[in-house]
Amino acid sequence: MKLYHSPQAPNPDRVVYFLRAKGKLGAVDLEEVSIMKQEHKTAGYREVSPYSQVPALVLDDGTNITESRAICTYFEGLFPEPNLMGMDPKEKALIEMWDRRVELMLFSQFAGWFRNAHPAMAPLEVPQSAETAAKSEKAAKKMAERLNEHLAGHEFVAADRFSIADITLYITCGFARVMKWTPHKDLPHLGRWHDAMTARGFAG
Ligand SMILES: N[C@@H](CCC(=O)N[C@@H](CS)C(=O)NCC(=O)O)C(=O)O
Repeated sequence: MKLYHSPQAPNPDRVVYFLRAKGKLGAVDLEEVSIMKQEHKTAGYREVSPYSQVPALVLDDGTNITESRAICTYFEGLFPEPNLMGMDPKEKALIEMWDRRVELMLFSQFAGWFRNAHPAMAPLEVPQSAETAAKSEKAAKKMAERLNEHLAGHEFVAADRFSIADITLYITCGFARVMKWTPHKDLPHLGRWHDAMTARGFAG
């Protein structure tokens, strides 16, 4: 199977970090797609990913999976250890709840800010909107504060153990640097959690 990814792009990084946390990065062929060179928009890559996005996973039977969380779900089934998405119904629900909160309320809001405000995104986000950027920035910062409060009483994002929700939050903190925003440096509990995640080594 082959994983199409772009180093330093957050959605592909989510999958790469997930695989590394399982010790299985070597189990897939990796192929780089440069977003800045717009390689994801070529006709050849569109056959792999019809919406021209990375990551994309192509299985040996030709099946394409093109959503980062769905790719993680596939790898969770294929490589069950260590479990990163929940062992029982309660854990599965709690991990999914927090992972979706991080993805929808922090990551996606931050992406809206970045895509609408950063000059490098002008060719991809047409037209950029200062109003959308401002709204998204406000929403992302509010969610970072909420997560900081949550982490004041919890070692991990979800279910009191390391999970995909920690990986999703970690890649979002890295992504935030493109707007010179470092929530894990500004907010103390997020900072303590971030240091502990860095020490785990899944980011490479
Ligand atoms: N929902 C998709 C989103 C993938 C996505 O937006 N990937 C970005 C890179 S982080 C991309 O391909 N951007 C290219 C573009 O916007 O033209 C997933 O989670 O896999």
